Amino acid sequence: MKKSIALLAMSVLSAAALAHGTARQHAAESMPMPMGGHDMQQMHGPGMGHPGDPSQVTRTLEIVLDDSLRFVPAELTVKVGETVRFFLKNSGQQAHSMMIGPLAQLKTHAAMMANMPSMPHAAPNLLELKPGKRGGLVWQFDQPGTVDFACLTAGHLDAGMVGKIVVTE
Ligand SMILES: [Cu+2]
Repeated sequence: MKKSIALLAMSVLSAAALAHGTARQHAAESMPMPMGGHDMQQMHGPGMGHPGDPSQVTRTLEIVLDDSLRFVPAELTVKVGETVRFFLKNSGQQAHSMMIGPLAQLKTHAAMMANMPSMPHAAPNLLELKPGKRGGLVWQFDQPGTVDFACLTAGHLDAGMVGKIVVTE
């Protein structure tokens, strides 16, 4: 009986944490580090959205990535429910990328990729571009708020190669 009360209390606390918007932090603390391979299929973060259906794209947003280690533009605005295609162009001499997600998660991935250069990088929220290449990433946004993105080439995130997508009602 005591045990079930304790469980009930825990679930109430979890609900309270969610209600106060600390769910992301809570999830980060309790999320085990992936072992034996880096599975970026596991995307976390409330409100970051998900890969979109290319047939539902209503707008294309162009972003240029270059060796000044900036995204241009670095801030974009989309509407809730909108499926957009980010059309990226790497106009630099270095490899660049765009990964969508919460900034804390992007930093974790950037650090892991710096430590394990040979691991596979494919993930639905990541587009990597060699110098001079172009490519598209289709994404749907499901909650109002802010979603971060960053370049995961070693050192680029720390140098400020980050951006944000403002999702409006
Ligand atoms: Cu870069």
